[in-house]
Amino acid sequence: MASERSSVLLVDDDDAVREAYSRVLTSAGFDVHPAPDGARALELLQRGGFDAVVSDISMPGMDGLQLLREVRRRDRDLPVILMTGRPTLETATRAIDYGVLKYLMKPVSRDDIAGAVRRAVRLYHLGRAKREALGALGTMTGEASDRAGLETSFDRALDSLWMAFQPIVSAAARQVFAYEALLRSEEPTLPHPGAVIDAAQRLGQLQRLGRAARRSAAEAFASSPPTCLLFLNLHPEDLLDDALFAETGELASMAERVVLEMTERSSLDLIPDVRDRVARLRAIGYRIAVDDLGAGYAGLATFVQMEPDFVKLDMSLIRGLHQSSLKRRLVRSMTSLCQEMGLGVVAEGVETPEERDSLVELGLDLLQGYHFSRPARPFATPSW
Ligand code: G
Ligand code: MN
Repeated sequence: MASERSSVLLVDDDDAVREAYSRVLTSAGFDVHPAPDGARALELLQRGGFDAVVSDISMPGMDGLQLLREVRRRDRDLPVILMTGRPTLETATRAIDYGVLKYLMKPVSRDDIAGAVRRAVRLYHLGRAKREALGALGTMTGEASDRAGLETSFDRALDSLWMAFQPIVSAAARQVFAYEALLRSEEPTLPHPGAVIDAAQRLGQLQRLGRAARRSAAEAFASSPPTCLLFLNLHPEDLLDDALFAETGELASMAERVVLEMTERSSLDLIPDVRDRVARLRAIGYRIAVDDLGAGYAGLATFVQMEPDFVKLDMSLIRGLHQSSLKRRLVRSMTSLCQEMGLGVVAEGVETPEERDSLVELGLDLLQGYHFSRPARPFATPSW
């Protein structure tokens, strides 16, 4: 076949460098696709078909490490080679954490870059061949790792999707204040919600998953106790789905009872007009919660963009807080700051009576966790 040449995505913000490496790789026999920044690189990646990525690290906007992370979220194996003129231990360590194949110091010689890419492509093809062989021999265990298998698994996960509900209680009123809907499926090769979300991400089907989750939550919630709110997790990509904003959207008719959770763990940098989108959700009647507060790297920016009605303190802050004066101090100051801004504060992951009592002492009222109830098929009555 004429198109047997391997495709390389080449990302560098410096025009001269990009053109020079492009010439080198082209004459080494690669089909080179240049990109001047991370955003363009992601656009090209979306189309697929690459055998390797070569990227500069320091670039304005998305840097090479962020790009590497995005590549990993889409493809576990696609080899990435990073180049830098200013190597540091920190970038090197993070690059390794995120699964870089090779970390090259600039200036990189013609032979080095061509050699590194050639090796990367071979490894990628080897990995693919290995998975195909494993698949053919029927020795695959556990998680499906080829794309076709993953698609089948994911389809089955969607067919068997259901929502578990975990109560959020008001300690003072001793009543259920809300239920958080949590994704579940019966598909054994995607054994936990993280695996389902991961599969959706790799298959580019996050919005389809989001819709299915909202539909399922809406159906179940129709029979919930009428005064309760529904908390539901959104993935950043759900914000790009028109269906979420439609009048006929899965949850639109009960929007006043719905609080959409956005986690602080993932970055919203790739979502254009986040503020506008969140404002539109608010106009429909939804309220917004920032999830996992205290765990994320997204930090204050997300918080400000969201103008949330609720914050949910991450369970890492709650775990054992009765034994940690540091955690108590953090929880107290975060709680009082949020309350002063008029936000509802929820503590997640309350597992013991000691944690519950400490939280109440610190001025929290809304509590969630195994201590009160595990997530259950609708609608568990919490124990005290
Ligand atoms: O990211 P988010 O806050 O939506 O995560 C909720 C997850 O935490 C769910 O998977 C749920 O099963 C789990 N969870 C809920 N309560 C507890 C708890 O008390 N302890 C622990 N370890 N996990 C919990
Ligand atoms: Mn949540």
